[in-house]
Amino acid sequence: MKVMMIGHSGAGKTTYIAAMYAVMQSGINGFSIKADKKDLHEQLKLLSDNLQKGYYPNSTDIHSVYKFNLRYNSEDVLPFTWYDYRGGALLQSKRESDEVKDLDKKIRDSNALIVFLDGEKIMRNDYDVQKEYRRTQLFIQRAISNLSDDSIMPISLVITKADTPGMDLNKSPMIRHIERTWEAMTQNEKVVGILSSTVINQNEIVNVHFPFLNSMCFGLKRERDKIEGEINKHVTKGDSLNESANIFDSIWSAIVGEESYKELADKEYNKAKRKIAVYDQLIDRTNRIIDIMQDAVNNGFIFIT
Ligand SMILES: Nc1nc2c(ncn2[C@@H]2O[C@H](COP(=O)(O)OP(=O)(O)OP(=O)(O)O)[C@@H](O)[C@H]2O)c(=O)[nH]1
Ligand SMILES: [Mg+2]
Repeated sequence: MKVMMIGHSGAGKTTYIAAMYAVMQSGINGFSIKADKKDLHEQLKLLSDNLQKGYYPNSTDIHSVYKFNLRYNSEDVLPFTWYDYRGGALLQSKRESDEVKDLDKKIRDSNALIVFLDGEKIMRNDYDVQKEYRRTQLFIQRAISNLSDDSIMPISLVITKADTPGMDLNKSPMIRHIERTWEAMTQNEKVVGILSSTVINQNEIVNVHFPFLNSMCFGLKRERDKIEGEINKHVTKGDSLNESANIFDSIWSAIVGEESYKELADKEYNKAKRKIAVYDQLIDRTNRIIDIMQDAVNNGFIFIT
């Protein structure tokens, strides 16, 4: 499972991951995350401790890749990789930069997108801000049009810095850009979108777990589909081994000391059974996340497509 954060320089991506790590370390309704290496844990812990002291992270100069495990009640549920891209790359053109080509490829390869819009700029109406918003819109549209027929893409649109004084989405000159992006997401059945706004400062961290959980929900669904395929294979194999089983098979296998067709078939069924238990757990975890998201919609914390 690969999650990709995109957004212009200063939009708040690295701040987001530091805050998200802090929130998910404490956990939300039994869900938490674990960094795959101690170094990563220490790096993110430092960033999130600094946030609580009022210090924000430095601007990202090269992209960072983080590896985590989603956990439920302290059990690993889903491994995932998280890309934090240098926002500056978004404004470069493909012709002049290999980095943009790499960014495009990473977006195509990722299973979930979290798109950051700088809330501090939302009330401004200058050319640079418009350009940034149009660029972001373009990246989203490109990601949507590259989706294959059978793939679903969670896209979480995040308006950052909702603690900026005077910020009001309804009065924002950027509203039509945001609406256009939202419409493109809503019109495409393959996109499962959410819109939320976040606050990350010394005193509070608000709404950061929703984009994360929206992404994880689809990671769990993908995992579930994969396991379903494996279960079907074990059952089909078990059935075909069973067809070869007869009374002579068991006598013969006892004589030569090999496993009979029936025993081999049972092995396959047992493998299927163990995977069904995992499958059921995945459904349970997915439903729990859906409940959290539904509550958030009901409480007006997020919008969904
Ligand atoms: N008030 C407020 N400021 C924020 C918030 N989130 C981020 N910031 C500010 O935005 C700045 C940039 O945030 P970053 O997380 O570094 O932005 P980025 O998207 O990672 O930028 P690049 O690494 O350059 O791509 C921070 O240094 C903070 O000053 C927020 O929720 N509230
Ligand atoms: Mg950064």
